[in-house]
Amino acid sequence: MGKDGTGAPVGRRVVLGMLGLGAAGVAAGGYLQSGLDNLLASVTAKDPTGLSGLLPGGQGFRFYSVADSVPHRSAADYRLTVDGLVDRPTTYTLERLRAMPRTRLVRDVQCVTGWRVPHYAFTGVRLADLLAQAGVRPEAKALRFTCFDGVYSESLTLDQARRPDMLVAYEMDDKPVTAAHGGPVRLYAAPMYFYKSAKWLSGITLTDHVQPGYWEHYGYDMDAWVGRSNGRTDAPTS
Ligand SMILES: Nc1nc2c(c(=O)[nH]1)N[C@H]1C(S)=C(S)[C@@H](COP(=O)(O)O)O[C@H]1N2
Ligand SMILES: [Mo]
Repeated sequence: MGKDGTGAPVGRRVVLGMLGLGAAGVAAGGYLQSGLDNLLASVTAKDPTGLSGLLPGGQGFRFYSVADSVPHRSAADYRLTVDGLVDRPTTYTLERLRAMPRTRLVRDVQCVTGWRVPHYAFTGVRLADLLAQAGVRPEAKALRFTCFDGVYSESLTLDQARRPDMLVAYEMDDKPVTAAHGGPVRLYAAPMYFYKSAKWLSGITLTDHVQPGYWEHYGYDMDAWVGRSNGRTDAPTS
């Protein structure tokens, strides 16, 4: 770290300046969007924990991706599959998710590395509702989440997933979830550290035991309760 807080290998000011350009390009689409993606990828490939990737206008969010690019799926092409130990495997479009009862939660976002975004809104469908529609079989004990980045994964126990504060989210801050934040649809596990909130969510598979997710292979706790896991004592919001 330099004395002005810049991190190697790319100075923070340069990164932020370029991110600003790229952010303008998100609306225009096309070339500038891919410029932003390449930049975010080059930053995070060296730093998958996201410490150098502060998102433009992101209210303190840091950009995280263990993949080497930002995956894109349009709202029209998006699909979420619920399968595994269920009676009715189902594939959802974004339109169908949006037609289901919606839940809006405002909590503090807390990353296990210490940064926090206070009082932030996520909106989506309760995982519990998707599970009820799929018809969970008695032998199912856990959920495995997969992502269309092709790399990340996460897990929850069935009991955790049925809590009313576990969402499949399509809005952050009352706007569609951006590609950088994992849109069109990401998980939002409100009472847990943010690594549980898998971005670019594409699959939910019911399993008979908990399968560790990406970061859990590197030692993060599977039960990721804020303030009660990973050796941390942050005050949780509720
Ligand atoms: N697919 C995917 N989801 C992910 C991650 C990731 O690298 N890939 N990182 C996790 C971590 S550690 C955090 S803190 C949050 C960051 O979300 P943000 O990029 O919207 O700030 O996403 C989580 N979900
Ligand atoms: Mo994180």
